[in-house]
Amino acid sequence: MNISNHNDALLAGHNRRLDFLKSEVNLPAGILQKLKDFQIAIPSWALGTGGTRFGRFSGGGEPRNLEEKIADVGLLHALNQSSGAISLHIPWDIPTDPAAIRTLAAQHGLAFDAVNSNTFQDQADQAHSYKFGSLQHVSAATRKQAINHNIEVIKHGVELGSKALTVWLSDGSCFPGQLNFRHAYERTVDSLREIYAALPSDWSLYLEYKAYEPNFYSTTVGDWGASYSMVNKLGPQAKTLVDLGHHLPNANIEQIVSILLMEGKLGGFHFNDSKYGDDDLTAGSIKPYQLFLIFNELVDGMDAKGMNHAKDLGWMIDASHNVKDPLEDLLQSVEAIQIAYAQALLVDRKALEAAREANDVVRCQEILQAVFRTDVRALVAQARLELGGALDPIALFRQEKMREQLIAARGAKTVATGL
Ligand code: LRH
Ligand code: MN
Ligand code: MN
Repeated sequence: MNISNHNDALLAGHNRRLDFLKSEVNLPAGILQKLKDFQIAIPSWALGTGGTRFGRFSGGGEPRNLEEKIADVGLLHALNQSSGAISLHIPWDIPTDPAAIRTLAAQHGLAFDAVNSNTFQDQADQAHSYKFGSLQHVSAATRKQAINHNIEVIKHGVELGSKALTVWLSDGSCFPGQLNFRHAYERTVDSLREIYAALPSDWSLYLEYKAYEPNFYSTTVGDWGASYSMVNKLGPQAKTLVDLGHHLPNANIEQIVSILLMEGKLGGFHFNDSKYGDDDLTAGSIKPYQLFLIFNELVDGMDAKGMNHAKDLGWMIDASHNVKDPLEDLLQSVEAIQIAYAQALLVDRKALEAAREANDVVRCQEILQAVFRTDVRALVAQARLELGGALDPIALFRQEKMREQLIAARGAKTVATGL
């Protein structure tokens, strides 16, 4: 991959855009370093074409195993220098030789972010079905099986150097009357306590919530309130994970983020975007202003607590798509997240606070929207450039015919594991 030729050809235009931005906006000291430090983990299940329950249209060259998934994330990271971690979903991706997998990842400059458990699908060899739930199940044996799976996942994560377990439960009910809500809640907490007890002391447990799907009447961890109350019962290592697609329409996600952060219970994110439900669309593709407002709260809240933006929360993507090249899609998601972050760093917080204290509603909006409407792409590109990445990662991916190379190496009809 010839990054320097690519960058040389684009450099003059890039410098012009960056100079213009600098002439228009006062860049705070250290902003470039913050952008350079900010890494976003890529989900191992998003490297193949996402399907829907109606069909799946493979684009070809999909990774056939974990090694090839790591190679794909390595490719993304080489292009943007901002995708330096991979988040595994088990058992979709079982590291059978963890030492070799760790070495391979390190060769690509990749770390392992949170490992995800899966008790929403039945596996061929399992004794008890999750049809009626896992950690909430009426049968203690089923609950135990799900608890043990989570403990297994932690063990895999330890071998890889992960530091967090993400638990998402599809547990709930499809019809009124089917479930005793209290029993389901209590059983889930009891099961989570056993998983929490198996957590290494330097690990976090992220409890993801979701309003609905696949259960369509109730979900036991259905919103941030349920997750928050549970993680509070578990202990300091347990936190809530916010997947942007898991809310009911029009939910004020930035306010949820602000409260969880203030309470010290925000663990991390699954970034994606949605128009209707858990659509898993490219981050920033539908509601970029919402993404910016979320980052505005994140920067504000993390600074208030003296937190390290890059390290103190889990930044992960959970998006995959049916019609785009998955690697191009992920490059777009990472850039959208970086743009929102860069813009949030540009907000004049003193002026915003003064306008709020003066009840100057118009001024508050002006301050935020002036930043949101500022084109910071050159700034994000400069961070990439300084790290050795490509000025235009998608253009380079296409110029170098990377998908064609992957198809040539792996075949046109490969199918990656995942949803
Ligand atoms: C559930 C979810 C959760 C799963 C992933 C595959 O909708 O967001 O994070 O682990 O999708
Ligand atoms: Mn998710
Ligand atoms: Mn989801």
